[in-house]
Amino acid sequence: MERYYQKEIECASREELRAIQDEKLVKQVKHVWDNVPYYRKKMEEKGVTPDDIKSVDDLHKLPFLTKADLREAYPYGLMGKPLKDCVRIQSTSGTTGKRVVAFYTQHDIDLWEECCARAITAAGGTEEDVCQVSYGYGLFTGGPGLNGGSHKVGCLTVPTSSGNTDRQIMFIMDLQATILCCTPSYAAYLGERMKELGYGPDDIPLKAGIFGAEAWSEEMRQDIQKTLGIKAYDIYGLTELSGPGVSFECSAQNGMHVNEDHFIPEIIDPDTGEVLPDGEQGELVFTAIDKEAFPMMRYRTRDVCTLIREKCSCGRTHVRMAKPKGRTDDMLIIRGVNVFPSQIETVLLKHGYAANYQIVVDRVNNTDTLDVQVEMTPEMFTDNMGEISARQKDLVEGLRSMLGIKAKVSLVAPKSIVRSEGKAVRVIDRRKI
Ligand code: DLL
Repeated sequence: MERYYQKEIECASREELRAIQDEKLVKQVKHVWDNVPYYRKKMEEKGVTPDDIKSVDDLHKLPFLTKADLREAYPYGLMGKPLKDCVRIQSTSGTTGKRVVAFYTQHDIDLWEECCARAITAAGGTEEDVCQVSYGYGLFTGGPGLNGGSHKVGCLTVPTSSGNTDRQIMFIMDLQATILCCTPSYAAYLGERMKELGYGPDDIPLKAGIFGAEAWSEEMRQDIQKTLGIKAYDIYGLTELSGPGVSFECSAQNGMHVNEDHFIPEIIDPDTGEVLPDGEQGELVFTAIDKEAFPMMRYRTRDVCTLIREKCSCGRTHVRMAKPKGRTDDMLIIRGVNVFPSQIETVLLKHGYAANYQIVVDRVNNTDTLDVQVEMTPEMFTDNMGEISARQKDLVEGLRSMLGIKAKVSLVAPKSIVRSEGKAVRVIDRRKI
């Protein structure tokens, strides 16, 4: 039986939903015009005033916000409320430049936690569940977001945060945790470690996992589900928009429902900024229509994805987004060919490897090189060079047919690639270093 946290809104008719969006958008544009001089200036430069925005049909008239704007306006330049009304900040890790600092009023926190509660409920969570939150707590939004959602659902919340893997496993087993929230790469690592400790899927009390914060393939989902004996649900979000829960998967496990009563998605051509027709792949853009303190208008996420408008079997009416393929800034251009790390992951897992790999890109004699280093699983580990070279050849072929270019494949010993407790670092691009 499908469960909903807020059935009325999650299953509202498209007409009802549209009326809510129209009303909230018009109000939000006025709020931003009145309170965020940085964005008002952008609107003035584009010759748009709040009077031009009468419904969602007018959304395309508004200017975009980009990461560059966030950097320029750092830290207080995009706030929609005075500091005295704000109760929290969260922040990104800042690995690709200056940190993003997002602000929240209590209303914004409630809205965010409700979105996470919808995700937990869609994964089958109720007040009977023990929900272990192994996303990092602190400035990262993963821990605090799912923690808040878990409270709202009424689960017994186990706030382990990330790291200390054996202690995580002790809590899962001792407290009989039923729901696990962490990054997919950490879930894979927890599964690997549990197997080493002798736990099979039937010994593990978990029934569901809510995994996100990084791109992961369908093949990786199958692997995690098998090892942990669970159903693995995808969850998406970003700090700029609140954190996890902007969209989440339901029992159909086929795309993530965007919480459209709070966030309006668009897909644009990243080069021209034009809105693309339904079903086409492009850059995902979001407008948050009822956030107070950090009101993002047409924020360019750089995530590459498509929207799915077909009816979903779960009964929810909110549009779905496909698994993001990667980020426009993660996309590698190798000898002129666009390569997403997730495509490489798909090939590796299809060939029986686990998601323990690293992609090293370099430039030798003015030519790009792509070296895919992947761990052999303990079962396939051997020192028989003939066998290893046959496996390598097989992978080179698989990668060539997926990517259209030749890669070098290095098979390395089990456990030689560092495991991640949060977002995994898959790519080392020496051309940029
Ligand atoms: O990663 C929020 C989050 C926490 C989402 C926990 C899900 C679970 P940031 O650190 O700001 O926020 O990173 C946001 O991570 O633009 C995507 O590129 C990527 N991302 C997040 N979720 C997914 C996902 C959090 N399910 C950036 N699939 C986003 C693919 C994802 N990429």
